[in-house]
Amino acid sequence: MAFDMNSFSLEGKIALVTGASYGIGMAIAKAYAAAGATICFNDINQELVDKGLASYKEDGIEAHGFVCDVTDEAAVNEMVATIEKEIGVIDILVNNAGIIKRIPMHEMTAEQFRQVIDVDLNAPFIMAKAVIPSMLKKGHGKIINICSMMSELGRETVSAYAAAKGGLKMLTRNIASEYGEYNIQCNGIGPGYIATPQTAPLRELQEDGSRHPFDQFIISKTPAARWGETDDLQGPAVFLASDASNFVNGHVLYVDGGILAYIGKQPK
Ligand code: NAP
Ligand code: GCO
Repeated sequence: MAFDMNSFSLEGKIALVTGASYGIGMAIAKAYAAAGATICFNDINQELVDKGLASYKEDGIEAHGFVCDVTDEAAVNEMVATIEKEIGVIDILVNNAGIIKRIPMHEMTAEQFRQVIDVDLNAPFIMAKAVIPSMLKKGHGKIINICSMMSELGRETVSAYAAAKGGLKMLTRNIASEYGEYNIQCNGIGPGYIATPQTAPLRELQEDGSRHPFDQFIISKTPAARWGETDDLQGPAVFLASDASNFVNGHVLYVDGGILAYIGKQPK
């Protein structure tokens, strides 16, 4: 059969991207808009949502912005109900909102650990649970969870984040397992090290003007020899939201410049 390039189109689809006032979420939402989708997004406060709305508008995108804490089940259900009533059934959910705390594990409080698990793992469950009933009725849906290198690897200070992102990989596989027969695909994107405010502390210049040791470390660990840009995630995110990936389910697509394939550069 001839291949239909339109299978990559998101024309007529409604997408909800969480935490998409800037950064990775916004880059993904802008790509979805370019592919034809209507964009809904939320963030934790009005100031962020307003900033996000202004940036979408600047690019000619009439996005719908909501203030909603993704860990608050009642607020999430209310947002999803409003979108379904006023805009339509959500075809594509991207669980992007996330937090990280870089604290040595023996100094981290149980409460700090729980906060990270709450936003990075419990919230994707709450969000997915809220959109799945209408996806089931409609007979299709795409759920994309933003995972991490830490879905596969550990490192110092990020125990809670790694536990959450590892869990998110398995939640992804379980949603795929549980709802695949209803034409719902749930996949993950595992960004490598991407230049956003979340990773800014790892790229700060040192007092003597030299590069942060972690910055140099990441360059040496990445075959592409650079940090990723948010734009690097756009093509993969469109693919996983589109009909072109209808038989891809429970997969985590690592967009990491090759980090996971590489043993790393030997020191000079
Ligand atoms: P980010 O700072 O993690 O952005 C996430 C957004 O989510 C922010 O707008 C944030 O608001 C919002 N948010 C946080 N908690 C929320 C909550 N409870 N409810 C609603 N929104 C909330 O920046 P990012 O680097 O673009 O990261 C996006 C996603 O990619 C995250 O899941 C992150 O873990 C993941 N990721 C990032 C990288 C990277 O290298 N940057 C790599 C792999 C994976 P605030 O501004 O108030 O925090
Ligand atoms: C860190 C980083 C990461 C990345 C990302 C990698 O401190 O190691 O912040 O965890 O942001 O998730 O994929």
